[in-house]
Formats: sequence, structure tokens, C-alpha cells
Amino acid sequence: MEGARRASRYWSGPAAAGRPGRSVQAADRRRGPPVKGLILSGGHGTRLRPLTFTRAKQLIPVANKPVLFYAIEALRAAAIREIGIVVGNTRDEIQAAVGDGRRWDVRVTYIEQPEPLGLAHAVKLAEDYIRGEPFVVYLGDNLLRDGVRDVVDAFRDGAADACILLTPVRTPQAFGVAVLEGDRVVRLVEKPRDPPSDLALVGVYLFHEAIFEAVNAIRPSWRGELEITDAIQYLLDHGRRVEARRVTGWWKDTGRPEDILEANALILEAIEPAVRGQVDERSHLSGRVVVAEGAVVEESVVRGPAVIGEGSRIVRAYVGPFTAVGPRVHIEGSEVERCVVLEGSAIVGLEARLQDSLIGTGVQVVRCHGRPRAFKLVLGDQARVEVL
Ligand code: TTP
Repeated sequence: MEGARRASRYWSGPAAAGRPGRSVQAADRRRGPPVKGLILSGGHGTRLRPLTFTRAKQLIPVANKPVLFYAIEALRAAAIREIGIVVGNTRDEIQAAVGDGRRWDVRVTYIEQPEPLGLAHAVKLAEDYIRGEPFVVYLGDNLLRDGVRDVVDAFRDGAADACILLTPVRTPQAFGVAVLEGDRVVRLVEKPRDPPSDLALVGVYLFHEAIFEAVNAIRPSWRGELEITDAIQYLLDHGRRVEARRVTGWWKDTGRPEDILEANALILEAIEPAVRGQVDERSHLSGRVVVAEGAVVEESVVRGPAVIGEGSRIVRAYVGPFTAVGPRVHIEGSEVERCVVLEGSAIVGLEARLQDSLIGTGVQVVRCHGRPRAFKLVLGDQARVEVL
């Protein structure tokens, strides 16, 4: 069964069980033709090494929730019930985390991409799954504060063949940039030396089936990938209508470690405080703080926004703003601020504050006792350590 399922490029779980609440059903009924979601969750993830040596980058948690889950929630909030997830060599891990989608009341179908040959290549592989319906491509490592509901509604009701989302950026040289006439796109330029505008493409695209002619016609770029910007440029060159909408609220691509820290800070800013674990009377919490079930905070100061994951122990420590402490983490006699610390790690007895750091799973950062007093490191490939 497993083998037979893998032999095909697509596989999905049983139809999502569980009925949506009445208000969700009503919202779904009000809408026009069904729109599918396509989340791209393959890729190389090279910029997030060493974390991506052992996990899919889309499963790295931001505010203690995998970044991919935000994408699924954004699509579901836009009344999308059918979601294809393009997966590469981390497919088992992604499938184990997401399952058949019933948790979100969506039906997830997995689409295998044997090699990460570009965003347009991933779209091309989804042609049979999309079956002529309008669809939203959502990069599985992207976050948008305001989601995609409004753009999906406008696209469904409009006459465009494609719609891209744009946001002003300080360094357009590092992005795909659009040239506009009104809300129509006339040209796209990839990483321009002399940018025609400061409007960069964000990782969400809406398409009708004309895109499949484009992704089948274009050739790989200099880096050997089928580029989504080339496919959209093909639509423009062939008289298709491509519209642009500006993103409201922030947009974050979590491709690099510093992006994870920033995305974490942005999400934490809006968390609802909740204390479900134990906080002793000698501890002090301030600001937006979540202490999950089974977590223990003793003789410590936690200054929000911050989350302390399930079963974690914070003892005689300071946890500062914009920190996400994952499940079963042990922080003792140390100060951490603006950090993301993943499951099962320990930070014990540090003399200086740990700040702006992304700590993987099961990592130990501990004070050296005994002689000689020296840094003693066991670091994975491509790790980075900054010392005082
Ligand atoms: P990118 O961040 O552009 O590429 P990458 O994942 O290969 O990362 P790096 O540059 O650090 O090596 O990918 C954006 C999203 O699209 C991400 O969720 C991975 C996904 N993707 C695919 O699914 N298939 C692909 O062929 C590529 C290139 C990316």
C-alpha cells in the first residue's frame, strides 16, 4: 500500500473528517468557484543549515508553531478546503506533522517533487491536481500577518489570469521587483541592479490555468531552476492579464536564521497571554507571556512577549522579550533574550546573556566547570558561534 501510494506523484489522506462549524460552512457557501491551495514545502533549505540537516525548514517553529501551519491556517481562513503540499526529501517528516489535514478541516494531497528544480517546476508538477481550478501558491516558509482571504476573494471574482502580491522593501536589489501601470503588472525584474520600483514580490501567487502553458514553455534559468517570475513574465509577454495587490500588514520570508528570529518576534507581539503551567511566588511575569501546560517557572523573571513550551523548566533565570522556549527545555541560572530555543535543549549556568540566538533540538549550552577554563564545543556542520 505504502509503496503503491509512493509510486504515484500524488497521495492524500482520506477525506477530512469532522464537520466545520455552522458559521464556517455558511462562509464557504457564500463564495464562488472553489479555489485550491498549493503550498511549496520542498526546496534545499541551505541558508538554514545546520537546522535543515535534520529537519524540514517549513517545520521550524515560530512562536512554538511550525511555520508551515501558519500557511495552512491562512489558506483555510480564505475558505480553501483542498490543499496540495509539494514535498521533497523531507516529505515523511512533513506528512507526519500535517497528516491528512483534518485538524484544520482541509483535505491535504501530497505532491512529490523529486528534485527542487524551482518554484515554477513545483507548480508544473501540480497540474493534474489543480484540474483547471483557480489556485493560490503559498511558499511554505512565508508568513503574512493579514493572511490571504481578501486577495483570494478578489481574484475569484475578478478577470485576471494571475495576481501577485507586492510589498515595499528597502533593498529591492535582493528581490523580484514589479513594474506597474495602475494595478496591472507590465514587467518583472529579478534582483535588479537598478530597481525600477521598490515593490518586491512576496511568496504568494494566484493563478488560473493559463500558468500551466507558461511553466511548460519556459526554460531553466542560469541557476538551473524554473523560475516563477519567468513564468509570470511569459503570461505578460502573451497578453495575459496579471494584477498586483499590495500586502497589508507585515510579510516575512523565514529563509535565514535572522528571519526566524524576526518572524518569531512579530508573531509573539500578538500572542494572547495564558499561564497553564506552574509559576512560583518568587517569580515575576510581565507583558504577554504564555506558560504552557506542565511548564515550571521558579525564582525567575519572564518579560514578554515570550512563550514557554510544555514541560519546560525555567529556574533562577531571566527570559526576555521575543523569546520562544520550545517544549521540554531547561533554562537554569542563565539569561536569554530574543532567542528561539527548540525542544529538549538546555541552557545552564551561563555568565553572559544569550541573545539573538537560534538553538536547535537537544542542544546543550552549559557553563564549563573545572580546568582548563575554555570554550569546549561540539558543533555540527556549518554551525555558527559568536563568542565574547
Ligand atoms: P526558497 O527559500 O527560495 O529555496 P530553498 O528552500 O531551496 O532554500 P535555500 O535558498 O536556502 O537553499 O524556497 C521557497 C519555498 O519554496 C520553500 O518553502 C521551499 C519551496 N520550494 C519547493 O517546494 N521546490 C523548489 O524547487 C524550491 C526551489 C523551493
